[in-house]
Amino acid sequence: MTTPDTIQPAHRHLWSGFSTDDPKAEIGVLGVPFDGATSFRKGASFAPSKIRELTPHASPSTEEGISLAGLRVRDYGDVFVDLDWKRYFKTVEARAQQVLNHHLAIFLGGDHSVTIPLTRAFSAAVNGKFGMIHIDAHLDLADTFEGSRWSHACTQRRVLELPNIDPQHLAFVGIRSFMDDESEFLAGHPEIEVHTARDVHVQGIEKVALSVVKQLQGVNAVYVTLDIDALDPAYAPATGTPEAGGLSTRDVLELLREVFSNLSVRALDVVEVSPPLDHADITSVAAIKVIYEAFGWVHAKDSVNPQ
Ligand SMILES: [Mn+2]
Repeated sequence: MTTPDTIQPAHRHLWSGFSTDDPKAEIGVLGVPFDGATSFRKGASFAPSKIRELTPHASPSTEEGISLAGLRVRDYGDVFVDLDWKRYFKTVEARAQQVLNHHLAIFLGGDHSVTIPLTRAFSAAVNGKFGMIHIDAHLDLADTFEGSRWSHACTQRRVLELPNIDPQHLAFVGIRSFMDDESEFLAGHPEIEVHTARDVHVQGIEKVALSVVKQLQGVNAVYVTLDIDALDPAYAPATGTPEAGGLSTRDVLELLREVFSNLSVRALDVVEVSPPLDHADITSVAAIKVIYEAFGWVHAKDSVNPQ
């Protein structure tokens, strides 16, 4: 008999029905709903719940029609916010370790400061050197910002203090805003590659993607951090610190397609999505598209080399 339950498409569940408790799941997910470091407009703390809420409406396939059937996603829930910032980051770091056991860890921010404890966990989990791809309108390279070393404007300075990353293995894409101390830091580190949003416009994303892949050859694992403000506000209006003149969703998908195909990406975070600032969930939907394509890239690799 056809009941209202059976006429619903099978994917009308969390993570399109791929959610599982299986510790061998290809994908691990952790939400970090913290926006205590946001310097302008807040709301990123609502992103993990909004993104999950929309996943039953995400098609269980890649954009090219490759089925994701059989994919397993283990969602570890959120690291609930603690008013003690230092203690919170310690908890995030500890909770992230488990998620990093999966082929790909996906972290849902939160503002960009959450990448600080997440990369600490990543650094400890990686055997050997790791590389970092920072896709953002901003460098987040300030040593301190608004009196804190843990601001969302300081993320990459803290990452560069980790023991197993070298500056030449840090790549920026989408940049279109600089602070003086960041420019000074970059002048002292010419080995760090910065691909501005204008570079992407002038050279094309394929050329930039190939350059990033070449730069990160030789590292054992790669962490990709996607600040949604890398996208132009036309594609991602709901973010705390928007900057006009940015990347398209297409640019980011093409960049990541190249990166996932050629490098050992073990973690992807998507930060600074601020649902209260959104229109028709356009920004969350962009985040979900990137995440689901990443599912597809991992699924394709695991089909060839099952764990
Ligand atoms: Mn950022």
